[in-house]
Amino acid sequence: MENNYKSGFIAIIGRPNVGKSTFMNKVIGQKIAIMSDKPQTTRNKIQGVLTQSDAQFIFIDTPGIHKPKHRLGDFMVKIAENTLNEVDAVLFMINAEEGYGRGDQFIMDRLERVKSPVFLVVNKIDLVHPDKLLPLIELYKEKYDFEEIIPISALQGNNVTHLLEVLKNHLPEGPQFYPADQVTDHPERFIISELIREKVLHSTREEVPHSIAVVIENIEKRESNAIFIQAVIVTERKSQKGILIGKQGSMLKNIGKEARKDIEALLGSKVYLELWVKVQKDWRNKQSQLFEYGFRQ
Ligand code: GDP
Ligand code: MG
Ligand code: K
Repeated sequence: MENNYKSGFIAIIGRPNVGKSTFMNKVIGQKIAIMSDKPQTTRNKIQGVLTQSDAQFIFIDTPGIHKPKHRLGDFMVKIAENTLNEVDAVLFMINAEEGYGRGDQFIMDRLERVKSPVFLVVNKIDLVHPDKLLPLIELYKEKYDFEEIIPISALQGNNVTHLLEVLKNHLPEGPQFYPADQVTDHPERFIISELIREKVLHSTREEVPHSIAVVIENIEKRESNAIFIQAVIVTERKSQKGILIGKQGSMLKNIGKEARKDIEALLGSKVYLELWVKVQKDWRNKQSQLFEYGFRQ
């Protein structure tokens, strides 16, 4: 604790698509949380670590807190709620373009029980006129006693440095938990599966919903320093298997090609990626399989 070094854990919450992953990636400067224009693509928490000369921020990109629709949803909300009371600060992110909705109400109800300081981050200010921004901020101010309210554009980077300064002021004195060059403490396995999942969602558009999982079966470093990865895409329906494989395997081949590029950038070595598709009916409602597919806390 020399020189009043500060450190702390910061949870990022908010409805799907408000820009949580974009913010994380902006701050950390490396693609570790997946980004997508479809909701709920982050199912597990990813930590990003930002180390400065006088502070270390450990960000937790929580699974979105939203009304559970099935048992996987319950499980996610519970993880998120537990997390919120263990962190030093909570960033509640909203989309400046959208009004106050039921999803926000659901989150705010949960925030009532949270003891950690909560900051309202109004994201995507690049998309709105200031005339629209101020009434929205006033509305939120009336509903909850936020520690501070900070408008940003995660995509363009506007005001992101200011947000970090404000956060730093609220962080407790503490040690540097992670080495300065470490940006994430998640096993590469999880990040790789998220990168593959992102490519699946991008390539298949609306045809394949979020009910897919990617399981990394094997990662092996070979003598040539190349890395061999075998992964399975798990879908709920047979029809989706067909879409995922595509004509003569063209879809799967493309997903593999795109994912491989990102994984090579992540690992800094040549990667051979072997993908296949498996149908597993109703996997989301089978509690035991949550663990099998890596949702263990
Ligand atoms: P998450 O679900 O909260 O993690 O949201 P994402 O980070 O995946 O972002 C959802 C979408 O919003 C993506 O298409 C982003 O490019 C976009 N987005 C995020 N932040 C901003 C922003 O500040 N401005 C604009 N215009 N778009 C943004
Ligand atoms: Mg996300
Ligand atoms: K998303």
